[in-house]
Amino acid sequence: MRRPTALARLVPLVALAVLLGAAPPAAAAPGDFVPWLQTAHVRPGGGINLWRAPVGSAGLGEPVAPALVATLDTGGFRFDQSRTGSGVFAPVGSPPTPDALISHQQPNGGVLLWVVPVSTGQPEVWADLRGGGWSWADSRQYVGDVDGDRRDDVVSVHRNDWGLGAVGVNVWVHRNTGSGFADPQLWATIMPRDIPGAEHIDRWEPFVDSRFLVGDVNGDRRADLSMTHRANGAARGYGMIHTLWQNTGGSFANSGRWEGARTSQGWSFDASRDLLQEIDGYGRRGLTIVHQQPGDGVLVFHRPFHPENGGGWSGVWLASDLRAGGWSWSGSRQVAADIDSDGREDLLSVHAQVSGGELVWAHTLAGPFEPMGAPVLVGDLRSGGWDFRTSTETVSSPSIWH
Ligand SMILES: [Ca+2]
Ligand SMILES: [Ca+2]
Ligand SMILES: [Ca+2]
Repeated sequence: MRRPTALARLVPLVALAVLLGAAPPAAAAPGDFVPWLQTAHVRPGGGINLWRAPVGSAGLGEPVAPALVATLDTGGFRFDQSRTGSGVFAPVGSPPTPDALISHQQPNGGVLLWVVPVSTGQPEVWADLRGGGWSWADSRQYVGDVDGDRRDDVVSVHRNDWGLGAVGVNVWVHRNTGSGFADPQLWATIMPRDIPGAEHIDRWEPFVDSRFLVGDVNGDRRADLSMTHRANGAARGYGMIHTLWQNTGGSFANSGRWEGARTSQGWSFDASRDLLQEIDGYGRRGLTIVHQQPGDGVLVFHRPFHPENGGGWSGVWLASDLRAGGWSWSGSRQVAADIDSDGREDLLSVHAQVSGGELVWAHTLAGPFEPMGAPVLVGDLRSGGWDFRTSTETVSSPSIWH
């Protein structure tokens, strides 16, 4: 990883003064969902600390100040053998506060899915996937409400080796019963030939050559599956291809629409990452692409949902130009959260600092198809032991509570 550039010099003194002297977060109005930034951070012995901070409860005037909600260093929890997510799994209160999901590798290579309810801070086993061929290394778990019951479910994408070099994925849904996850249901079996526009991927290694995202894209309150694929040289000059697999109520299905990003325009699978971001206020999420630029700066693009011809992704537009000002693609991560409570998700950037620790920046979205505003500092985590390389961030999906 490249060393991040000196972003600290950008911090306006006025902003810092406001930040450090700001009042505690105000209470949310009833029914208003407050997004929470959840951070998993490695403990000295290899365990996990879970931290949470409300973001967006009263706009941009408050600092992001994480509070410790759970320490997981017994029971075999290890940061490097776990992946964390956040979602509303066991709703308590109105609006509910998101809980944590931990996908935890087991000694036999299988998986336990733990939920850490925010109400107790105590991990509970919600699915035991130590049998049945489940592999932590060969699967990834994603959070979304697939059935619109306002309780988040889990979607697992699992590598599926058919032999003779034919590799695909199975997509499983773990429905939330209120106190656990039901037995997984197979919602899609995807082979390279099933990926529109990417038929020429010779040997598809799912989590190396594809990225997956889960969230409601078409606005029907049921989570869909988005895939970004590396396109090799044979795939007609595209650096990557974006496909959408919409939730039919019992499966994820592709309409045949796909969008490509051409290498001639500088697009690269390895030099980009993506996330889903609700920008229109109507529960439809677009694909936000965070793209590395020469010198390690950043351009942020948005690819909205296109409802016609069965639905899919549409063309990209530039949402933010962060090529100057010390921004580092390799030294930052982005998550989507409505931080100014206008119903549209904005971006939060967690940015590593040369002198250690992190700063948290907000990029607000004034409206759909409008560029994001200049980044505003909303959190100073340069002290207290924060480390960009040994932490991860997630934000739960808030639109189900609108
Ligand atoms: Ca659900
Ligand atoms: Ca949907
Ligand atoms: Ca917003």
